Amino acid sequence: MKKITKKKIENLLPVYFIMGSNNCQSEPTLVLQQAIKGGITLFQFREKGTGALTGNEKIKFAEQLQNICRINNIPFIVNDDVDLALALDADGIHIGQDDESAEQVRQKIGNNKILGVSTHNLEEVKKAIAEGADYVGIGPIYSTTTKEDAKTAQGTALIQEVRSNNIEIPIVGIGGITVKNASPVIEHGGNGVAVISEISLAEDPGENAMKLNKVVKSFLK
Ligand code: 3NM
Repeated sequence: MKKITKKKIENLLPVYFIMGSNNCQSEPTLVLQQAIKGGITLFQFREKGTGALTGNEKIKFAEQLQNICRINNIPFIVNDDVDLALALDADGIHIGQDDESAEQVRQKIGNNKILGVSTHNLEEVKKAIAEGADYVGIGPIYSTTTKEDAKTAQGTALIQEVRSNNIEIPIVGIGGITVKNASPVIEHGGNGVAVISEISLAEDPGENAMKLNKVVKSFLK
């Protein structure tokens, strides 16, 4: 099977919503439904950090969210947990630098699932591409309190560096991105924004998803 086309991946990245149970103050299934109604384009299940569900509870919760995504035609990506992604037949997997190598993960999942890799410098971006990543996450763009071990914010410097090296991998910016500060990510060469709290903790998740969709699409060429 051939890899998913770059164009298809680019079309999924504009508003990439990431969430786990501990990112929400209200019922997560409702938050996801509202986010989808508002206009998210891709969803990542990221059950990590303090109080995260484990074992069967984690699986059941993932299934609930995957079901909502399926009904609404939003691809469902699993963070880190390759076994879970395979067991659920998820649409893809997103890994960091501390996880298994992208090469190993690509071998396990085959070519028709999406593979995303978090990167923090040009070497990591090049390696991810060589090992079969479909897109890279670049962050943190702005400072964030959502990820306990996040690195120092770097603005859009790396996105610009990647593009000035004529590297065309689809890029999603992540970290501290809000409706108000999203546009530079796209102006400087990103294909979308990945957010947790701007949607998961919003008073109205649907409204913020809608506003993010609007601002990102207005800056995409
Ligand atoms: N990864 P929020 S920053 C999950 O820099 C994650 O790779 C990051 O949450 C990275 O949108 C981050 O609430 C947290 O800032 C994003």
